[in-house]
Amino acid sequence: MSRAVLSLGANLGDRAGALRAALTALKEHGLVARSTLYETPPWGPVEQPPYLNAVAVVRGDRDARGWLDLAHELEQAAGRTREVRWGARTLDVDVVTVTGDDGTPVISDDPELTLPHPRAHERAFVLVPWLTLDPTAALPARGKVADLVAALDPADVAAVVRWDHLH
Ligand code: A4P
Ligand code: MG
Repeated sequence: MSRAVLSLGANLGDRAGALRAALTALKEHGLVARSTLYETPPWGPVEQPPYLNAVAVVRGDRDARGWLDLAHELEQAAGRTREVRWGARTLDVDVVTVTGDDGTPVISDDPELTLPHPRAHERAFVLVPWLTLDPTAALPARGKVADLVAALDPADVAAVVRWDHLH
């Protein structure tokens, strides 16, 4: 058994529908907790529309590769096609971190599955929803999520806006 933190993002088409369908599908795969949806400005070099993002915690009988396979299945179910790296997408599911039941985090620099996710520690759209789910969360080798959020530009944190209650 292992526990994984997944980051979900969508910025094309029915963004909320894609995220909600993926979160519903995760109930069949050991969903432990999920954040609400947040609207976030696009991060990275590609100009593109705003994202909706969410974070989910799952626990089940999969290893790290098994969680990546599930992430790809969810993306495919949302009709994702891979075009521009970092570009717009109907659904992106990234594996942020995987922890064994004994508490040992999986550390990997394999380009096919790098763990913890190499950019999670600097992304408000991952850290802010995750912190609301688990105030004690920590990112292996990076530290407590609360401290990582505190170290971000406050404008980036403020730009991660709860979306559900507005719609
Ligand atoms: N890969 C390696 N490690 C991982 C991991 N921990 N989780 C590999 C998931 N995948 C991992 O991913 C490219 C390759 O990364 C895969 O083959 C996988 O084996 P991809 O999903 O095909 O392409 P991508 O999503 O364009 O690349 P990547 O690196 O996942 O992009 P990012 O870093 O996820 O950026 N702005 C906001 N506000 N919200 C977002 O959600 N997302 C992105 C995507 C950019 N800007 C964003 C958001
Ligand atoms: Mg991805």
